[in-house]
Amino acid sequence: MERTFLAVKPDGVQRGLVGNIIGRFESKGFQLVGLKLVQVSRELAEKHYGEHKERPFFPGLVNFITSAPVVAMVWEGKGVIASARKIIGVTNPLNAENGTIRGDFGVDVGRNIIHGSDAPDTAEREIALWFTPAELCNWQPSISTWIYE
Ligand code: IDP
Repeated sequence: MERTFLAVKPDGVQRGLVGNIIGRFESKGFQLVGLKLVQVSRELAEKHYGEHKERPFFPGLVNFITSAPVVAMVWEGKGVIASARKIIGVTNPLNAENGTIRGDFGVDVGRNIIHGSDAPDTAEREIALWFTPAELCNWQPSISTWIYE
């Protein structure tokens, strides 16, 4: 089973979208294995977005992600990394399809509601950056046989 790291960003938390967003991944059939509300430090923000540190939007991105709490999550399931990216929508909310999280709730690229790992190696890196192994629950949902054949 694959795991991915998702985070409702400060705009999603401030706008009261956490329940709606979690509900989309739950009702798809994915399994929550880690969840916490985090006031992100600058150090964590700079590590998480390290690949963008030379980009002009980097300082604003770090200021934004540290400006209010973030809901950090790990989700598990078959194909969850790519599927979550589809549920989230493309980076610029104005280009994101209706029915995706960014398409339904966002306007500006710097306020795009949610982060999702983009590949297996980044998922592994981000899960290890945000969660200790003890914070992740290995549990067996009783509905598994109604989701997987
Ligand atoms: P992703 O979140 O869809 O994977 P990335 O290209 O990895 O997109 O960018 C990371 C985050 O950086 C975006 O989600 C967005 O919050 C921010 N970002 C990307 N491009 C811009 C920009 O041109 N202006 C402001 N913020 C940006």
